[in-house]
Amino acid sequence: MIWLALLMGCPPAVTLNCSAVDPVFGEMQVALQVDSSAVVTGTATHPEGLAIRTISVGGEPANADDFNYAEWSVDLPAEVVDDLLGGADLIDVDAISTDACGISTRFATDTIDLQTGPDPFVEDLALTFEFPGEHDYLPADGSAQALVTALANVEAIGMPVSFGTSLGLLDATTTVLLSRDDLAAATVAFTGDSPGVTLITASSGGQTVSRALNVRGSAVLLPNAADIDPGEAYGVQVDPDGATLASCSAEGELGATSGGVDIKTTPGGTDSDGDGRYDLFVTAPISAAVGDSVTITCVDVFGQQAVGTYAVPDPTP
Ligand SMILES: [Ca+2]
Repeated sequence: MIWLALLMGCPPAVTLNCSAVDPVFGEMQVALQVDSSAVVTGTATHPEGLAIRTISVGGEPANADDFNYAEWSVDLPAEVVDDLLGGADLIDVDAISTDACGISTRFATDTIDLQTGPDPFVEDLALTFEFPGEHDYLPADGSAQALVTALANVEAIGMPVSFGTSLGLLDATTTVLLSRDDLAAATVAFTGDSPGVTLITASSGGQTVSRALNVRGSAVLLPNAADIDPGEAYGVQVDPDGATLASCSAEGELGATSGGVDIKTTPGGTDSDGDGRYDLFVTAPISAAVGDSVTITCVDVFGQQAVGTYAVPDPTP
């Protein structure tokens, strides 16, 4: 009989009548967090010395921080707090225990009160940029956007943020820091409208942070126009001007190559001498006629185009 009582979690010294045991007693305190989650801590004692099996608050199970839930705690996520409040500013929540006899007891109560929550504050304000395709700049033609995110400590949730830029366009200049991955974060989209370096700023709670963002135009063909006589080859370089080149292609009667590859049929580009510029050659066969030409088009990773045209000149002035 004793071993059976032990298995059931009841003291062996008494003949336990579960219908007559006194209920669990204890206390609890709700601490509302700035992100509208709550940390609930409390104490519990079973007057009969029985095992306490579970304690829950708002449907969330508590951790036993000491033997038999003598001290316990439970984190209520913001969604749970929101559900409990049901639109109200203030509501009472109960701690419910279940003991070894299976008896449930509402043994403590405290209030969730939105009016007495802590005030948000900002520290560690920072800016991050997310470029499309993991590039490190935006095109000046406005064809792509970067995401600008202000990050701050979790206690900054709910604070307004002001964004600014020295060129280009932000899709919003004020927003609010919201919860994200244990941080406060607010994101706006940025679009470039002219080449240059812009200083993006974010200000919140008395802090200001700024960071440079590169907006780049198309690459440049050097030169982007030239005469070429029949039987000659002409070197053309592609200066990316900070952009990331994708490829060059060509159309026309004259030839165009890079690294020995005909870019009229196989778009590409080779930097033969490692100076960061594609090295192209325009070639005019002996049979080339006056007015024969080739047009080279180089695009960067955003599709911004650089165009150059090379032609056989009229030899008669
Ligand atoms: Ca080169």
